[in-house]
Amino acid sequence: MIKFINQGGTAEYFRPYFMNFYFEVKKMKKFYITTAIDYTSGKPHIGNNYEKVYADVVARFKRLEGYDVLFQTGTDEHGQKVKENAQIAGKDPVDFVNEISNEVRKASDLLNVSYDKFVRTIDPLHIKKVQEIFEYLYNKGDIYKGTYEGFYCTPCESYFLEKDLINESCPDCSRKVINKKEEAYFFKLSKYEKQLLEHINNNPEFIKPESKKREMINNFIKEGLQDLCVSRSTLDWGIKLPFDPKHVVYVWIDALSNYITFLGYDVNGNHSEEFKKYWPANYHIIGKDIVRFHTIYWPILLMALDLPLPKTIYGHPWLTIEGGKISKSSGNVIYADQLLKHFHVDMVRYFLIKEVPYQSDGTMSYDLLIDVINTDLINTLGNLVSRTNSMLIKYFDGIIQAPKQTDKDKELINYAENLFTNVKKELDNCHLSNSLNLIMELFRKSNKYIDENEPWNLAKDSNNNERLGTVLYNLLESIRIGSVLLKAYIPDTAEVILNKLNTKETDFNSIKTFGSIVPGTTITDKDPLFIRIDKEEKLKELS
Ligand code: ME8
Repeated sequence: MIKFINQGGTAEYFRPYFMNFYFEVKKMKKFYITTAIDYTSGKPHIGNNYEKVYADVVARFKRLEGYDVLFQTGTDEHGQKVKENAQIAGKDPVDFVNEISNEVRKASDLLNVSYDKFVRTIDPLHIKKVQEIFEYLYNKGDIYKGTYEGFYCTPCESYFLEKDLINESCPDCSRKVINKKEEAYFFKLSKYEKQLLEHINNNPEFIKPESKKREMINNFIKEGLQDLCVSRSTLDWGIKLPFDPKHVVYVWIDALSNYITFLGYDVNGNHSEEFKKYWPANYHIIGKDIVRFHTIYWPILLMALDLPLPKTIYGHPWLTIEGGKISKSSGNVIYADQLLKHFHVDMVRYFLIKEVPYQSDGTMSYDLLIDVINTDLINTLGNLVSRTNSMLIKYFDGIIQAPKQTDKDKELINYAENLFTNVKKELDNCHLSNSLNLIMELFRKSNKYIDENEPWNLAKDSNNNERLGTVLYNLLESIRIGSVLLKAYIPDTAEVILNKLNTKETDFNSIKTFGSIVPGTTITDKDPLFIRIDKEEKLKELS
C-alpha cells in the first residue's frame, strides 16, 4: 500500500476515498421528522399538541447536534367527520378547514414548535400527487376494483362491522342498518405481508415501543392481512379518483401520503432534490391509536411504490386529564391558548415532556402542573441559578474565578461531562422524559454540591478564596452544561440562563468536556428565573 502511495501520490490515491467519506457524512447529516397531521374536525387539544412538542424537542436536539433537519407537521382536512362538523357549524367545508387548520398551526406556534413545514391536504399539489399515486397502483395491479359488502346505515351514510352493531342497529343513531353491496377499490395488502413482517423483524428500530410492535405482529399481520378498501363512493369531501370520479380516495391513503407528496415525490421518478435528500424519514412521531395505519398500511404503500421505508415509527402514549380521556363533549379538555394565558410556554413544555413517559399514558391536572413547576423549575433550577449568581456577585464582584479542582469535585464533574452522551442515548431511544430527568439530575446534584461545600462558610476566611472560586466555577459550568442541553426542551428559559451566565459557549461541542466557561467573565444578573406560583391563588384564577 505504501509503495502504491509513493508511486501514485498520496492526494490522488486518497481522493476517491475522501469524496466517498464526504458524501457519506453529508448523507448521514440529514434528519427528516414528522408528526401526525391533525384532523380539521375541531380545535386541537393539549393531547394533540403534546406530540408536536415532543417532535420539536427531537428536532431542536438534532439541529444542535449539527443535523440538517426537516420537521414537518400539518393538517388532515378531508373525510366524513370534517364534512359533518362543517355542516354542524353551518360553514362551507373550505372555510371550516381553513379556520381549524389555523387553530392547529396557532397552537404549535404558541408552544414554540419549530416546524419547517406546515402542510395541508387540501393543497392542490398534494391532491394531484395522491391521484397519481392511486392511478399508478391501479395500473400496476396493486389496487383493483371489487365489491364492498357490509352493514350500512343510510342516514349516517356509514358502513359498520357486525361486531360494532348494537341490537342489529347503527351504533351512532340506533336506526336499523341494511345489508349493502357497492363497488369499491381495494389495495392488495396481502401481497406485501411477508415482506413487511421480514422488514419488521430485521429492523428492531422500525416500530417503537416494543409492545406496539408485538401487537402489530400478533394481532394483525400474523392473523393475515385483508385487502383494504381504499375508496369511498358515499362521500364527496375527499380526493376524487382521476379515472372514476364517483369515488374519493380513502382518507388514510390521502393523509399518509403527505409525508412524501410535500417533499416532492414524483410517481414517475422525477423526484425533487428535497425528496432525494430527506426521504426516507428518520422519525414518524404519532399517537398510539394510529400505529396500525403507520406500520402496516403506510409501509405497504411505500413498498408498492418501490420506496425505502421510514427508519422509526414511534407510537407515543396519550395525555389524559385527571386520569381520564380528553373529551370535548364531557368538558374534560384543555386547550393550549387558554393554558398559555396562565403559564409560561416553557412551563407547559417542561410539564408535557416530563409527565408523558415512553409507554404509559401521562396525566395532567392544574394541581400537578403547578407542583411540577414549583418543584423542578423554581426550586431546583431557578434557585440554583439565582443562588450561584448571587454568591459570585457577593464574593467576587461577579467575576468568574479560575478553578483548581480537587477530588471532592469529581462526582459532579463526571456527571456533567457524561451528560450529553447519556441524554442523547435516551433521546435517540425516544425516552424523552428520561432524557429530561437526566438534565434535571445535574441541577439536583449541583444544589447538593452547594449544601456539601457550604460556600457561605468558605467565604468567612480569605484563605479559602481559591476553593470558594472553584466551587462557584463548578456550579456555573454545571448550570451552563445543563442549560445548553435544555435549549432543545425549554428554549426560551435556556437562553435566559445562558444570558445570565454571560457566556458565548452555548453549542453542543462546548459541553462534551467540563471547563468551557471562561474565567474572568463577569456576571451581573442575579434576578430569579421565575416567580414561585402561589398554588391556591393560581387555582382560583384558573377556575
Ligand atoms: O389521527 N394525547 O388525527 P387526530 C396524546 N389525522 N396524543 C393524542 C391525544 C392525547 N390525548 N389525542 C390524540 C389523526 N392524540 C389523523 C392522523 S397522520 C397521516 C393522520 C394524537 O387529529 C393522535 O394519536 O385524531 C394523533 O397522533 C394526533 O394526536 C392527531 O390526531
